[in-house]
Amino acid sequence: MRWHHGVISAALGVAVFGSGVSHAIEAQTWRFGLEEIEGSVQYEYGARFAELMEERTDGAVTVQLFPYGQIGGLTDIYDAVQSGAIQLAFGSGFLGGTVPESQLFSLNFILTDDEWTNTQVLNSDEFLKSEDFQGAFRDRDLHPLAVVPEGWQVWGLQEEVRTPEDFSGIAIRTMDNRLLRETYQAYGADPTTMEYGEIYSGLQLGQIEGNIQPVFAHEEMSFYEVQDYLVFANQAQFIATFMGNRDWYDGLSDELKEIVEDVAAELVEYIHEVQVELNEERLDTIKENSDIQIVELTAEEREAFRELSVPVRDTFVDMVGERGERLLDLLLELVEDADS
Ligand code: 6CS
Repeated sequence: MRWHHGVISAALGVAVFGSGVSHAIEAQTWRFGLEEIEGSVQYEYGARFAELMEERTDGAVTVQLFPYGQIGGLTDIYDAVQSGAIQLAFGSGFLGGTVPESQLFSLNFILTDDEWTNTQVLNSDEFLKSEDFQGAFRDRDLHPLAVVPEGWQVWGLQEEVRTPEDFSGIAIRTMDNRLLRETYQAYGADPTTMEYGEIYSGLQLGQIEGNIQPVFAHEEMSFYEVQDYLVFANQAQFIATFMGNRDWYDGLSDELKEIVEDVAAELVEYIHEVQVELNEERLDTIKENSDIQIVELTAEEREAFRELSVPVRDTFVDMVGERGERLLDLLLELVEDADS
């Protein structure tokens, strides 16, 4: 099912904002690279961002979306935004090779069980605007604008997995970062990396037996058609960073910077509501169109995975160094405060 962003906006009762008209802004087009196809959370974000930017600049700024596949593979998108060939992009699991600290978002069991709380913590000034988070991106020619959780990461599998023993030997595809490979190795699985666009055929051909995605992506990319189980362990959310090219951002007028930052801040709640609705709706579609088994792990079953995930935090610190360690400590502290 493909959603139109206008339908979502209307359904959620999102306010139509008046335009903060400026006559001084030069006409310009910003290219925005998405890691996902039309109808995804990233696409909905991009479409609304484009609408608001156009409104707020009285039509001076046009944002052109490049859904997944149009620029190349995932790392081609990051190369394009680093070089300034495109101005804006999303970066998630594969971004670990470009911004190692971003693998923080691949750690399991570090956030609360409440998605909205996590979204707020990740977009708080204390975290998002911290010198360490900004520096991690800016040192790589990028500028982070928002953190976008897109839903719980759900295991699509051919067999039921409720314990780490059940995972033994299962060839599961992870996004390309060492933290994810270490995590799934700790769970007893056999992790392997594969480009997003190759997962469906990888599953069909038996090169991989499982794959980890938010529900909407299991549906949108048709992965559920070639899997027998969807297992909810609520071990992590899928998290992407919305970012710009650093020099491009630095070169914007103060007025445009403020508009961009305001729009990104407004979209935090908007995209949270969209992702929740999109994931719920897509789960219904999956249930209607298949006899896939839906499994929700109990608190006790989750605990066995949580315990195995904790030592991987040390791997993160060893790999990423002091800045990564400070960011992990900061996030854990903010999560603890928010949870209490
Ligand atoms: O698994 C992946 O590679 C991709 N999954 C999603 C839901 N978004 C982008 C990411 O690259």
